[in-house]
Amino acid sequence: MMYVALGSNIGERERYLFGALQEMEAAGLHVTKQSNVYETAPVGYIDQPSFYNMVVEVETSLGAEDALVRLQQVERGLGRERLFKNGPRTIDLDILLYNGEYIQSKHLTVPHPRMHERAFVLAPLAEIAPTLEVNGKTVRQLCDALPESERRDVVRLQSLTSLVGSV
Ligand code: PH2
Ligand code: MG
Ligand code: MG
Repeated sequence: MMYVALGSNIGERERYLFGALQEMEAAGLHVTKQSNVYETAPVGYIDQPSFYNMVVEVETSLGAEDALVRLQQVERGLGRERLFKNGPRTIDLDILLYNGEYIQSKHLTVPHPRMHERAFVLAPLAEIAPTLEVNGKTVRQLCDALPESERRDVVRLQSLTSLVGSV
């Protein structure tokens, strides 16, 4: 199984998340589980609008590198431009985990090197894969280990579940 994190902080954020899920399906990336949507404070470069984030489980016959190429095509199709690192974006699609593999290539590092410290990734991932192990710890443990100050910055949006859930 592959796990993909979605993030958007420009324009109609829920429509970008929803559109990305549809385009992923069309690209051979079959979404088998999805978290709720969370509104999250920007991490890193903080002078930008808040994000909508979610995580999905994906089943695919594509290898990790090919899946990455497809995800980048979906990003571009939804108007993604790379202005600067960690800057605002219509949609960001990051591979978090791929079949429990460790991958280190020019384009891709799996597990995602910053997922352990990011509440906006761990909170939604813990919904759909709490017992999944990453480097010997479960996602639930990693999430519970986050400081309260960071978990406070991640708020589940009840109202969007049905919209995104209708894929
Ligand atoms: N993505 C980043 C940097 N900072 N902050 C939040 N809240 N959500 C994100 O998706 C995000 C971020 C780099 O991709
Ligand atoms: Mg990212
Ligand atoms: Mg990215």
